[in-house]
Amino acid sequence: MDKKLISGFEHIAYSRPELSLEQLEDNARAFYESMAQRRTVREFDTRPIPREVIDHIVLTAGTAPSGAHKQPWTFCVVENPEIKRQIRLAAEEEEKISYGSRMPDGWKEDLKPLGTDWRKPFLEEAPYLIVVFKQSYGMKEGEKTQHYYVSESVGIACGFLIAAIHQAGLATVTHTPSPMNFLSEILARPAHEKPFLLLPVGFAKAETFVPAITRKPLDEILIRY
Ligand code: IYR
Repeated sequence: MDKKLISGFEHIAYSRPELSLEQLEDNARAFYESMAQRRTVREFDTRPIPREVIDHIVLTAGTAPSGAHKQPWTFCVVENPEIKRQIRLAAEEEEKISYGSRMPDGWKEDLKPLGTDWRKPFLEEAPYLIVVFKQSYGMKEGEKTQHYYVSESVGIACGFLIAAIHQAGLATVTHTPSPMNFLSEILARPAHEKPFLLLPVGFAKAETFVPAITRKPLDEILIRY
């Protein structure tokens, strides 16, 4: 039997292929080793990428768990150069103010090793921008519907999205211009959607250099009980 009713709702049998413990170890290690190659990249090749690649990356993000399975996310994929330009100009306007006066010196000091500044050419160079919106509530037939754990759910979906971008062989940077309401205006999103994250997606430019920084070792991030 692969279907049954539980509390009146249809359920389907769940199964995964049965793997040996060695296979589990191999899988876990191989996925870690692949993810450990991921780096934040701020320089992109302008080479085009098939839409189907981005579609599958977004489909992967959409497999994330969410509060009460409300899937409170919208992924706007921008490839139109005019719209990318508008987004770049608006982001740089905010970033100029942020770097100039909004960010305290300590914050700017912390960012120095990453070499960031107000200029965001990657917003035009990358073939795609994925703008993630969180839906504070849903809209069904003109009525508001409740969403739960919205930021957590969308944050998890963004994790899946970033992993999928990397796994496909592409690169991204998690860009969060602040404030980012301009994204709602440029993309004409409805009031129940709030901008959450902006990700340029493309091939990393040939001869890209990234900061020589390392990740915390296991004994700093894992506590056993
Ligand atoms: N949003 C700015 C500043 C910035 C902030 C953090 I925290 C970073 O990790 C990186 C940058 C920018 O995108 O430049």
